Amino acid sequence: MKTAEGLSAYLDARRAEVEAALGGYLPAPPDAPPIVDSAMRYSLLAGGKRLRPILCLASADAVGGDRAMALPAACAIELIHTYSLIHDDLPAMDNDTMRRGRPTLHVVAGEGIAILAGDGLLTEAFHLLAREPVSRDPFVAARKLRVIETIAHAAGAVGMVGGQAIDLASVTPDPKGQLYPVDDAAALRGMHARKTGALIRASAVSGAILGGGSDHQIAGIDQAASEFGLAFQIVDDILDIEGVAATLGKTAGKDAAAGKPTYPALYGLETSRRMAAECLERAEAALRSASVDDERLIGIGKWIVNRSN
Ligand code: GRG
Repeated sequence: MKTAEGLSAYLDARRAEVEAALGGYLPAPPDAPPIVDSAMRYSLLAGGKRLRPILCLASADAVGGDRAMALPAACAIELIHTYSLIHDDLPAMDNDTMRRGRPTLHVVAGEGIAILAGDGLLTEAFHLLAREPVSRDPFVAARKLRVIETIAHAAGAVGMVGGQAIDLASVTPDPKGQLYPVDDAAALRGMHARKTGALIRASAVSGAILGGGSDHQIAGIDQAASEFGLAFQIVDDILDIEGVAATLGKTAGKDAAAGKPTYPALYGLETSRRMAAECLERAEAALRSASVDDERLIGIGKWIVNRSN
């Protein structure tokens, strides 16, 4: 694991575990009608980096737990993430036509089915979290409940939905013609902490809980993941400017065109890059102080900062 190849092999192996498990966690026809089943699978099984589930599995590993215990939660989080992308791409939100290198779901299946596929993925995620891992052990049941609480809180109004609402209201005038102001560093950071940061944190925390980590370890991993979330968003903003659609798998330059507040717009590209690197330093310090200075987690931080999509 000391080498870049070691890390890359670790990430590939975790991604393969997730890919192999994801489809099997969804209900299949005839239990679910083919129309919603195929729509959910179209978006879920379209690739994607699988960053959140990999972070979840790596966090279980980092606390010395049994990674298999975290696999259902890792996949449930990817279901929720995929739902958020489907809904974000709808005409009523970001109105995008390309995602994960394919036409967006509403383009191929219509808006109604896209909304329902998102709803289905979100709901199936909690069905999965409640039923797996199957165990009669009361300690496992308690961890599952804590993870359900963690993920629900991150995905709901306090987290991702709240952040998305702020983002939407910052660029779409309300009936009185008012925009919700996101025009300074604190407001920008707060919006992203909810919109993208909360689910990234919940991914790491859930893995650490299911891996049986101590509260001290879980708190350190949470703090590091919060830095990963911020770095993820800063780099996302940079890629929106510098990336090309073919690599990103989605439309490039949309944020700038929409006049959205972004890190490069607020700080410039150079400072934004430095800020992302500083997030990594703080994440490493948080992991060290919680005695989980795990190379795999630190490697995921580096992947987030150095990624090209
Ligand atoms: C609709 C409730 C609701 C929420 C949507 C996260 C989000 C909130 C929307 C996504 C819009 C977006 C492009 C945000 C920027 C950061 C982000 C989440 C990018 C996509 O995540 P990646 O890069 O995608 O992990 P892959 O496809 O690799 O999984």
